[in-house]
Amino acid sequence: MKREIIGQGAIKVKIAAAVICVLILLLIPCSMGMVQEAIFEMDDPVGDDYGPGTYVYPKSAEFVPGIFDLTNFKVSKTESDVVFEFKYKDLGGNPWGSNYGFSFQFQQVYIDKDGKSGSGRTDTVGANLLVDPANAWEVAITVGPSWEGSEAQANWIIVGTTTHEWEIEVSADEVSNSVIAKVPIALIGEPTNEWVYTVITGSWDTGHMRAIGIEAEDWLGGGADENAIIAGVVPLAYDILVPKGMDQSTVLKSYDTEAETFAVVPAVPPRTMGLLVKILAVIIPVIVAIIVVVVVVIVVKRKKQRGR
Ligand SMILES: [Ca+2]
Ligand SMILES: [Ca+2]
Repeated sequence: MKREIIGQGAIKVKIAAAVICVLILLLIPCSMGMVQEAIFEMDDPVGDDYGPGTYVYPKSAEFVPGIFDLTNFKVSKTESDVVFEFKYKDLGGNPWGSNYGFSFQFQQVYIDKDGKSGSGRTDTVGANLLVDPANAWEVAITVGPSWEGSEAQANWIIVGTTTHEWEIEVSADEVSNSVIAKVPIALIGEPTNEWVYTVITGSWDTGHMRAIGIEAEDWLGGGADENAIIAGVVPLAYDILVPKGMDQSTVLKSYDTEAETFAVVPAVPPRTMGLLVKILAVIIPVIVAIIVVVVVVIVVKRKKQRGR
């Protein structure tokens, strides 16, 4: 009899331990969400730092391979900021002494907040590109290095027609090859899964996107279409994000040399994706927890039966 009571006590302890484990399993994703508060993330292919398929880097030795090859774009948030992270194959160091820790990349993000086609702006900051009118933007973020001894900078937050300077906290992480921009929520609003992003990256050149010619020179990119140069519609982007199933080269060749209109860049992601990921993030831990409880109950019952 005494042994049976001790046995029941041990089973109760095991059930309590199982319940605690299940609670921990449920709490881990929740606590991770509180720390990271990820909003959106997308990988970009490695090796597509050729703009419309033909671009090459300037010839000067500092322009090492991979510095214009975007590999990942991430949006997250803290209590006070929206954090944008641009990861490259190689950040390339900081040979020209920018206070922000990087010298080469010029990042531009155009955010469609309201999801209304035709509502907002479609122009870009000197990239010779247009944002798709279906994802016309309400907010733009531009992030560049600003070299030592140069006053040119373009770390701007553009809200509608108002440009805010000196409000972005810009830094670089040499370990992860990333440029990081923290933008106050007070200026651009609380990010939601409804936001979509048109992401354009290129080569910084004292306050603007570096020019691309037919042949590369020390300080000039190469590989541009001669007709596009004559028409003034050469896209000044080495790498952009495109939705899955679309081709970057096709997108960046969509300019019209006769009509003299720029190529049109679509936004990412499809509007339903963020919501789906969020739903799965809740459902999967619950299913795992149920399976664990069922297994524990079965094991305990079998042990009880064997005990008899
Ligand atoms: Ca890339
Ligand atoms: Ca790309």
